[in-house]
Amino acid sequence: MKQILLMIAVVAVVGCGQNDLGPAAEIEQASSDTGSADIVSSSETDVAQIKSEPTPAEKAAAENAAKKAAAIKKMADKAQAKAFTNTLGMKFVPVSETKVAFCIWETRVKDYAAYAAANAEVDASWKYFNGADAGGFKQADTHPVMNVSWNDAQAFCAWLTKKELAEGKIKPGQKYRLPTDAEWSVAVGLGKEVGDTPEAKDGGIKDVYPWRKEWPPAVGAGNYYKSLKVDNFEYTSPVGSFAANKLDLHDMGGNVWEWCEDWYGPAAKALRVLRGASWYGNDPDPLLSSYRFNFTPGYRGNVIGFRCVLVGGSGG
Ligand SMILES: [Ca+2]
Ligand SMILES: [Ca+2]
Repeated sequence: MKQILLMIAVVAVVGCGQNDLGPAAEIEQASSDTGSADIVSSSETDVAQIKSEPTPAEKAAAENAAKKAAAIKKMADKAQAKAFTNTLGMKFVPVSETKVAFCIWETRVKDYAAYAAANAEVDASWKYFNGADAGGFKQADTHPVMNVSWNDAQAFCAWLTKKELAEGKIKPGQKYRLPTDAEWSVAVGLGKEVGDTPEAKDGGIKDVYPWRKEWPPAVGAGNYYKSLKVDNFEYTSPVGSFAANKLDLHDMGGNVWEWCEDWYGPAAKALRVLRGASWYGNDPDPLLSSYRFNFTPGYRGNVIGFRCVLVGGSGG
């Protein structure tokens, strides 16, 4: 079969009067070394390309894909038009079906650094991974802050709200907080979930990931663990390094886990919810959009950060 394909390729190339020595040389090498899978498959690709006259079904699929891409772009443009940028340069877009605007990025090192600079009492754990100290890894200003607890995230949001109310950047009634578990589900594009609590909803919708439905994730799906081979970042990546979802939000899957407002089990009131997986994730289940990680509100880790939402309009 391979030999037949190679012959077709030779005939096709000659028949086209192609003078480029590149493919011919490649075919010659393939003929003398049929054991090379890479070269043979490259010749097969040539054949496929030469033979390619799109079928009506392929044309329709391409048109559908183009329509879908245009619709996604239109939504993103609409969201961009309503975007609000705060005093730290954090950018927020409204998320329909919720009453809040989501930050398009995870909270960055530089956002948290501004908070820490203004509040001497802030715990310094967030710095431990922002350099070589304490066994950490290098993070630039635009990487997501990590090693911050749910309590730390609450304090950051409270500080930012107070600061921007005082500066007139946001209006009375507006405030920053963490997204609720339900808001996060909307923002990641999940459908209706069954259950009354995050714990009950945990892992309920199978086969839906932030990037789509296939497993394993395609290259460029997000920053996950190196064994998945979807990106080139060993640890965290600058926020927004990967394509936004259709709501214009980046890193809803991967990079760092994101704290949510809710208790994992509201009756027990022991653990807070985290969503979205991290740069360390490679198992299918924790990467599901419906998966809930959970930790005590004081827990800090090098895979955990947070994202803010703005409540009460898109700012002024
Ligand atoms: Ca990675
Ligand atoms: Ca994330």
